[in-house]
Amino acid sequence: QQLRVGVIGCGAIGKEHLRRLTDVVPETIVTGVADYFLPAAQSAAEMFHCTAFQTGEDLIASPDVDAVVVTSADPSHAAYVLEAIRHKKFVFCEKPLAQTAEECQQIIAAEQAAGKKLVQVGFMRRYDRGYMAMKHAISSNEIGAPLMIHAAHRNMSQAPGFETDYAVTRVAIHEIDICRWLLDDEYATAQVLGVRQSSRTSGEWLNPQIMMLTTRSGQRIDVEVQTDGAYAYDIQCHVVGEDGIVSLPDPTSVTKRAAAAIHTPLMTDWKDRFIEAYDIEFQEWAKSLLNGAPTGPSAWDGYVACVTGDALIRSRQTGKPEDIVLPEKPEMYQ
Ligand code: ISE
Repeated sequence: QQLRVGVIGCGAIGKEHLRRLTDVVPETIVTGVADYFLPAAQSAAEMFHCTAFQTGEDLIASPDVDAVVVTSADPSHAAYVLEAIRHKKFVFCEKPLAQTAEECQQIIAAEQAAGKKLVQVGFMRRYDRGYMAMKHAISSNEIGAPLMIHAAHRNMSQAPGFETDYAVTRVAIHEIDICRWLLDDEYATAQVLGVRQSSRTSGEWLNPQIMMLTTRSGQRIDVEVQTDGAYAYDIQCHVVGEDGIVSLPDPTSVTKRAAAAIHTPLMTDWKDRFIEAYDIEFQEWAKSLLNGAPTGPSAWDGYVACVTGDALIRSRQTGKPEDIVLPEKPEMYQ
């Protein structure tokens, strides 16, 4: 049995997922694409032998589409997710789920009114073998009670038009999700610390930024976020427990011994760094839908990420730690 998938948004990550859904995931077949820029949809439709729809709404309404993947520009995510829910169709949405916490709440309300879990959010790190092994070590008490996390998210470059807030909404959003998943706790406060600025930044935004989070049980998380000019695309995560530490492994690569030195290359592009995680994410997504409902990161997780991101952005403006207040988690997401 195959799931017929339509993809809205044929940019960089959209094309990656089209290839993945076509070549890597046996449970899916791509039946349609749409893009705000119609020629992009037409060329993707030719490449992946499927229908180019005039609009995302047409794609969602099509009887040939069982499940929708949203990889369009960030500000368009929420409306497509709501439209898919209206049609009672499964929808996978790349992060962020929405631009505001309020939009996320509308999605949560719509999903509950539909009476069925339909939404999954693209927090692919939860499917990375390194993070999965860390989570296993923590939950099986191999390092004792976790006390803090030191993390770093370093990028070499950004697309033109990058802004200071995107360091939260597009970049640190991955740490926001993965740290609460690793610690199995919710956040209490968020703060952004100022730091000497890098001359390697290619625009006017603040870089680097240090983001601090605390959890309800008092753990502290510090995330160094370099959005531009770093030496590589490098993701670090160390969870410090009472009895030991677990660290995210670096991706494997050959080591070269030459000229009296050992050389190990690092990655430069985020699409390659988590390539296997993306593959597993979509394999699991397809299998779960064929079994009746998505099991991955939910609309609630997308909502918490937005609330936390908002608090970080507020803190940058107030210069103080900001509280993170969440309503009670609805039954559907327990
Ligand atoms: C990009 O938008 C992503 O989603 C990547 O996962 C992230 O690491 C990168 O910094 C972002 O630019």
